[in-house]
Amino acid sequence: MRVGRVERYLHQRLERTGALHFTLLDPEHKEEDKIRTIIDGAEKAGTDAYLIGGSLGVVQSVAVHMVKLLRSMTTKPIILFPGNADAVTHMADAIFFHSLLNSRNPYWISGVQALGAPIVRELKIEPIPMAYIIMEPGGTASFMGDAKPIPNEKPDIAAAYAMAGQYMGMRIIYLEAGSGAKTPVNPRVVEIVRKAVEVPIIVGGGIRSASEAKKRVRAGADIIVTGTLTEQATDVEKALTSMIKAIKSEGKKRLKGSRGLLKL
Ligand code: 1GP
Repeated sequence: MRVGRVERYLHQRLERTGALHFTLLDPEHKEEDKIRTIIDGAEKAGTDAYLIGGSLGVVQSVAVHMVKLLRSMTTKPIILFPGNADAVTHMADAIFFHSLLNSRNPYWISGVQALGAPIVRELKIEPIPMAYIIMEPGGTASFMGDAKPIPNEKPDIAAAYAMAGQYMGMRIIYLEAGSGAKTPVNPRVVEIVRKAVEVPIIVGGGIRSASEAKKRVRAGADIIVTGTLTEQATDVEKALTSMIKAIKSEGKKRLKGSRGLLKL
């Protein structure tokens, strides 16, 4: 499948800055003022793209409204990260077309994708094939997705799933600890997965501080996603500025060597 504009942008940004930050907006949270404040802070802090998604309580009209709001406030890519087929909305730039590889339920591995694919085609949204792997504790995403969350002390299992994803043609690996997780994905897991695959690695779930983000980038993460941090921060710009600074300063270090990522 052809590589689209957003995926190309992500790779170009990675080549230029080493590591990226994505801001996740969950349509479960509906207060417009709050969403505006988050986007405003994320823009000022220099986030690289926006994800729209959640595992529970997503009302389609709210998701559409979020996309519209983003459109009016940013030129950065707006990427859907839907928790189900009915969360595929128009006007987004791209969609993380993902399979929850370690689910026990075929619905989340290939069923929901079959439901969503014709919608994605009809709405002309760029699909970016992604392997979604849930680590412990896994949170709501794990429960709703009927996952068998991988223990943090078993990085080889995470690496095996990531390799499987890459061999099946997925062009991004997402290591998820679950939104609001008490403990984010262990850097050791990121390190082992990094050695196993050549596609970009996203790490998200429970990352609240610059130092937590930095450790994961140092271990090999290409993209850090945060959602809860911005929902809870009193000063979104301040919270994200220090985190993005840390991500970029760590990412910069790897620009000197060969990144080892697959070329598009
Ligand atoms: C959830 O990984 C994301 O899919 C973000 O998690 O809300 O904990 O930042 P947080």
